[in-house]
Amino acid sequence: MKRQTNVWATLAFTALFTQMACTPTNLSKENVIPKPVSVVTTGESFDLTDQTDIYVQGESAGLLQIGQYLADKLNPSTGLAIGVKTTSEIPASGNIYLALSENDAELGDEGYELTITDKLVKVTANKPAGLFYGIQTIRQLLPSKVELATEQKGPWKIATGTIRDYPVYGYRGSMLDVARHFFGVEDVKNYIDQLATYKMNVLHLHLSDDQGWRIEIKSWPNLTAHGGKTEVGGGEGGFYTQDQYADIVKYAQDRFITIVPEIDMPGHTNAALASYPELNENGKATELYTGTEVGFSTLATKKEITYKFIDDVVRELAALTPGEYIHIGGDESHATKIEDYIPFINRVQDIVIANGKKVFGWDEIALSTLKPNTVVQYWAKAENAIKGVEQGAKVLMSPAVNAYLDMQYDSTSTYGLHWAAYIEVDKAYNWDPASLVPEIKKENIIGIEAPLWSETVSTRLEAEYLIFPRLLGYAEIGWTPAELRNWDDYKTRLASHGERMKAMNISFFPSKVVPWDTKDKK
Ligand code: TNX
Repeated sequence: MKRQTNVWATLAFTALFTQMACTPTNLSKENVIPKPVSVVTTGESFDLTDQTDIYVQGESAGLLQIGQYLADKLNPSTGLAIGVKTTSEIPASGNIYLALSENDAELGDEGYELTITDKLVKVTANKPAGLFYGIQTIRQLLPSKVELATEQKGPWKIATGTIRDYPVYGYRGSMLDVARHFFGVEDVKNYIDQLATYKMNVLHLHLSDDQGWRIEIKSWPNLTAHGGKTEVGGGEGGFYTQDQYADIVKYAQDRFITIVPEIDMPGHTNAALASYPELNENGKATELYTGTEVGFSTLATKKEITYKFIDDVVRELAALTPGEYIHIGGDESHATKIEDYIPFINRVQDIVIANGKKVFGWDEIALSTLKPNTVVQYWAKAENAIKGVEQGAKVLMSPAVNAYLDMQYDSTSTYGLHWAAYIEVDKAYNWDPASLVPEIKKENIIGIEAPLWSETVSTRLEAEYLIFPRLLGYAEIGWTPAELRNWDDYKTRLASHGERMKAMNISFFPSKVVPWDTKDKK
């Protein structure tokens, strides 16, 4: 008898627990990454059903596109055939509503307010970007299986309450080195969607290096015809035609991501030097290079043709770039004398500005005279970044020891390098851009960027091993105020994203420092 009571009690408890588990009612317990600024829970739940549609305010093509992005994410897995419609009034019960609001100063250009009742899911924002980030949060409030490509069993419930959320930094980026190993258009687009999922807004493309030139320049066709032909290890390399590149830029724009193109100079230029003899000091073309050494190449900084070349490249690139910035590299120019390097960087800044763009460069460029609006990307030497701050420049934080996605997790990592550090998932998360270097203060910092150099990775899968799950931490550092972040809280949220990443087809590194949830509890 006693035993039977126990069995019934267990069954009843299990049923109740399952019911509770299926019905999320505590919004503040949801594992959103990046962590939102404020969450108020109201203890009920909203049900996504076959009656649900997404309504956008007014006849705006931009808002319809955002609504469609959400519908395209939800429909394959839920099978609910959620439609996207315009409306001039608040929609009926059971729907999702996206609307631009009156000026809500606290939210800024990228913030949003997400209000969920048992009747309506409503996102408001000052700008479309905010609505886009609001829908990324909605995705994460649904069970992980919502990210699968095939139809799954519901229910599809969301806990009720209000989230008000906005980023701490306006620049939240990653860099992809497509020069050491070439990554094709589809891989880049896939990465853009992954960045957007975590509310990142910049993809910096490292388009040229010793091993390859990856962007078609019509006035200097041999850059790609010859200089794009190989990569590290001797593979076939590749390049983007200008049409393909424009397609990437548009795809990114539609996801509120700016592409920052980089042409690295005066070092890291062997692919150009192999393609055009006149760019070399001695007038002789070099051989193509497929190794991984750095610091051996330089453009001929004293020849006029070099500046004609740079002006042509920058002009063509600027025409393809809606974003404000062009990155001129400037790192590791060990084969350029410092007395040649400084006037070179000064002159190249003028060329970029004359073509209507602002300049980004790695921290060494702070040795030159920075133009107004030039941004210094801190990767190696704090003293360089400080020189930038002293000249009034803003700093982009990419310290190699904390933020390099190509560093190994530990000594057993399959891919990656370790010249700067081993960067486990906790170390990648546990730092604050605004207190890393005392002389670089929050007001000097435009944001954070996590670069993936690709000497050791040549496929999407290999890249994902290094990028994930560390990218989620960098996304949170860029978005969430430092005082709301701590590793213990983050690691349990990250743990629940294991299933979500799997559902998104991301092959992440299963770090031992994260207590991965093996099943979706919802
Ligand atoms: C240093 S980071 C470099 C790159 C390499 C990277 C490998 C930087 C500005 N220069 O050329 O790919 O290390 O981690």
